[in-house]
Amino acid sequence: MTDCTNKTLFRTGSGFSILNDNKIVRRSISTTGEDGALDLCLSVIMLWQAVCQRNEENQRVLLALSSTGEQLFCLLMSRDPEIHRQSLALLAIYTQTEMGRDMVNEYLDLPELVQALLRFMDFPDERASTAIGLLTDLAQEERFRVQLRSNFSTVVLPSFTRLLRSIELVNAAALPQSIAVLGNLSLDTVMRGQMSACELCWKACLEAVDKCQVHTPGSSSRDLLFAILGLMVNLSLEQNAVIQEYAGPVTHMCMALLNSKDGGILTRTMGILSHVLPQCPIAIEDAVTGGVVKKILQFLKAGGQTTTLYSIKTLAVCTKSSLQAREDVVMQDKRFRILMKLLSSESELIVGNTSLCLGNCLEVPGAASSLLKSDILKVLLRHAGGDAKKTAVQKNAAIALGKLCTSEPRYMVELRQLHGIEILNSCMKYVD
Ligand SMILES: *[C@@H]1O[C@H](CO)[C@@H](O)[C@H](O)[C@H]1NC(C)=O
Ligand SMILES: *[C@@H]1O[C@H](CO)[C@@H](O)[C@H](O)[C@H]1NC(C)=O
Ligand SMILES: *[C@@H]1O[C@H](CO)[C@@H](O)[C@H](O)[C@H]1NC(C)=O
Ligand SMILES: *[C@@H]1O[C@H](CO)[C@@H](O)[C@H](O)[C@H]1NC(C)=O
Ligand SMILES: CC(=O)N[C@H]1CO[C@H](CO)[C@@H](O)[C@@H]1O
Repeated sequence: MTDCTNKTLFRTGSGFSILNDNKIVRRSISTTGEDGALDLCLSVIMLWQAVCQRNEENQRVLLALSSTGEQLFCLLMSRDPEIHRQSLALLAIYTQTEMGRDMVNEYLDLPELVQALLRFMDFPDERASTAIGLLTDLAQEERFRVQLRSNFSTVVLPSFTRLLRSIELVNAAALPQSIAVLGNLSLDTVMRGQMSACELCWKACLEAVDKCQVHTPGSSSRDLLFAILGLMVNLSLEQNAVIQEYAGPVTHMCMALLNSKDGGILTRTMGILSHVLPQCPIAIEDAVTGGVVKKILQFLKAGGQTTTLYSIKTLAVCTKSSLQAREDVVMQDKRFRILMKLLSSESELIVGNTSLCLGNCLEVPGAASSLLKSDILKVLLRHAGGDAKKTAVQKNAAIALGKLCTSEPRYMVELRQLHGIEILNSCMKYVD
């Protein structure tokens, strides 16, 4: 069965059904060789591999047989490691190509398949990473994700949360990748909504992060931590009551992680904070009391683009609702040097959020006067006056200007000289 002609002959000569109609063959598969015919069972799987390798027509005929799906699950659930390996290898023939993945989506019960593959996480050897590799391939397909939706919260999600809750018992090497699969599934908004609204899922993430920090420091627990945080960044994009309920413990977790020296961990931690804090005022107070402003200012000085985005958004949220946060900024960012620099960022999101922060902080008595020698007014006026494509930037710059002039009358004079009133008037339409 190494050449194409012979594979075709196998199919056209009814090879699949001849095998399938044979009682002894069928029994060896359904008992997964425990009827004393282990060799036969293995031989059949390997024959399937041989005829399906690089032959999509044969792949289709095999999966389309009504008995194959059940037989495959039977084999995956068997007790024999070699049967596991060969069955996974057979599946891998399918998941390697788009056409093969389409067939899996069409003919197999996907929730059951995910469950069966995740079960391999309980084994300490390479079966775990092989199985997760298959899931990774499958999860790339949108069609797979869409089809998984209906049974996701009842069948699939519990299998993943079980993994998260017992990270010390399952295959550590394959764990980060299994969480990445969950991350892939969370690209589907329906499943992301279900994950995000699942209390057990949040609880499991918190527990797992806790264990990563306490147990076995090292690269494998770092990778796992990184994967879980990535998942949490995306789950916290949703807004729901469960997130509000868990905002306290999640914020607490983040505050501890902000002491990390790992840039990737810090970025994702800030991402979670930037999503969770807007949903929970009490958590904001906790974060501010815990010194979040000082950390943010450090990141704003040295961080990359993504960290800066998350950080400035978090700062905007904190300074909006917390007096203490505003005072912390005024005290620690002398003459707003850090924030002023961000006002010339290329990113409108950063400029918009920075204007928000500035506007909030200018409410602190004396803060506006500290900027008298700077060109803050010109910079804000330029943003308000329409360099920006996004109206949020203009609006926030206008608000910051308003606060500037209200708290320090000397700016009014400058504003008039620069025809600022006219500019402000023209962008007032953006301010509700
Ligand atoms: C194809 O099958 C024939 C027997 O039908 C065999 O003699 C031949 O070696 C096979 N070809 C390959 C490349 O295996
Ligand atoms: C998936 O859900 C459907 C109904 O939506 C149900 O009939 C089926 O049994 C479920 N599958 C599993 C594996 O629970
Ligand atoms: C989070 O979701 C975005 C798209 O919404 C995706 O690009 C990103 O890779 C996801 N990150 C993780 C870690 O899942
Ligand atoms: C602040 O940043 C977030 C993303 O980081 C963005 O969604 C939001 O629109 C920004 N706000 C303003 C006013 O630019
Ligand atoms: C969003 C997400 O987690 N995507 C991941 C999907 O799987 C691939 C392959 O493992 C990863 O590289 C992506 O990061």
